[in-house]
Amino acid sequence: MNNPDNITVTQPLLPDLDEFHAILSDIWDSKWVTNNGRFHKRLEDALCEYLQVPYISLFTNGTLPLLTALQALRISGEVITTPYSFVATTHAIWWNGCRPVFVDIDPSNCGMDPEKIEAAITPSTTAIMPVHCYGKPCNTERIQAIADKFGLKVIYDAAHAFGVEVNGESVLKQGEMSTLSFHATKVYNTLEGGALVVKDAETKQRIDYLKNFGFAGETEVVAPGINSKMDEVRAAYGLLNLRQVDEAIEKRHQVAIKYREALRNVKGIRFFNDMPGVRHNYSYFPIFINAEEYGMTRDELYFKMKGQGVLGRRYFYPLISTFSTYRGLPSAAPENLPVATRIANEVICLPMHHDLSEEDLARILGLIVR
Ligand code: T4K
Repeated sequence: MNNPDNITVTQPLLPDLDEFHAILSDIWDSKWVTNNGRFHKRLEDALCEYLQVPYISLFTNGTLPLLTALQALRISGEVITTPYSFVATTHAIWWNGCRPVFVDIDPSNCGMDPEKIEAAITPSTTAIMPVHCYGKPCNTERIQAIADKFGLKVIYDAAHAFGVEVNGESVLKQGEMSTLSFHATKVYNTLEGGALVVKDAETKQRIDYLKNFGFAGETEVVAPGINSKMDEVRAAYGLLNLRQVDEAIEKRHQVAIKYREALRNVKGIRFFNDMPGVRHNYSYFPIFINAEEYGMTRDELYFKMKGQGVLGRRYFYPLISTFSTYRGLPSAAPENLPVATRIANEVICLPMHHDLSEEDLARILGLIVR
């Protein structure tokens, strides 16, 4: 539970409670609460339209679509990925019995550095799993060119990239599949939830079997599936939240503008500007501290803010490659990941959400600007 005096890194976008009550009555009356119900279907259709993607399959969270995508594509052997992400990205590879191979990141977007991929490919490599970190699009063109050259599948962890477009086209259309998280801490949330974006009806059908134990009818099981279906309550909540997500993104945009104005001339602090041709979602506002120039280390600033109730977060420190499960892998050696190692020690994600007030911003910036 939050202390109401604290300013947290994020806050969930909540639908109007009266509207939610009304929709709950409808679900109660229908007595159909999960397993591919009406609201589930309506949310899939609405998301396809909003996100401009051909097919989407809803999930109970953003981790299961990662697991399921790898299953559906029968990925085995080695999967090239980034150490600079939430740990779910690598866990999904591990849970599929594959070996993660870490490559370093590009400091301009914190995504996988395409120039480091080829050197990590071996005869066992079957896939690449990049992350559009903070919703900043990866260099998808370059990654796809390498994947095509070596016959590899690309699955994007797009947990942060809801609504992100490049030159008017959804970034979720890139690669073989893209996954989304609709966790409460995300730009768009269904409390817990997630989705898998796919390109054709046949693949969607296969995913829908996989997320329902592999059932293809009352008595037929066609694959070793799992249970990761979104229920009707969360689908209905998601429909209501979809109506207000554009407004929430615009409010976040205004926060980003104010942060940038205030931090522009602060020596030793780097942040991202908008990328040309990109519709951003402002899901996170990371700053990167150069301790020598700023006169304080990242952790000194982080704990100073925390002491004053301003709860930024060090996403993504520590690197996934340093966790006990993964640190023994050859690719996890810090010498292999110098940029990610440095950035993980420089980053603080500042509070970023639709409901930050001018007073909140003054309080946050008062602790940083010097
Ligand atoms: N791939 C990537 C790249 C991801 O970032 C994630 C998740 C996934 C995959 C997996 O998706 P999911 O399976 O989670 O759908 C949070 C989220 O739990 C996680 O979804 C997210 N990434 C990760 C980056 O952040 P924590 O442990 O930092 O969350 P927590 O509970 O500390 O919450 C952060 C702050 O948010 C709180 O201090 C206050 C605020 N908050 C949080 C919740 C849950 C609220 O105000 N209300 C709330 O209900 O992991």
